[in-house]
Amino acid sequence: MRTVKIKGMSCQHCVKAVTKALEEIEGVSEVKVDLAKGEAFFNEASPVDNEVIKGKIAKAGFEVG
Ligand SMILES: [Cu+2]
Repeated sequence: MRTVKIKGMSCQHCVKAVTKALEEIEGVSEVKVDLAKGEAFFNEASPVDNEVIKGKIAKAGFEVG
């Protein structure tokens, strides 16, 4: 399971948006987002490029880091 730090989440709507953004990436499954920690967790069928994750998260209005 991979862990990614997400900046800018403040409520359950943010959690949903981040979850959806990550689920859209091919090979990503079982996305869980911890709002309090500002972290997302997910399984990946094969390693997903960090830039792909950053791009998807940015498109949803958040920042990886
Ligand atoms: Cu929100």
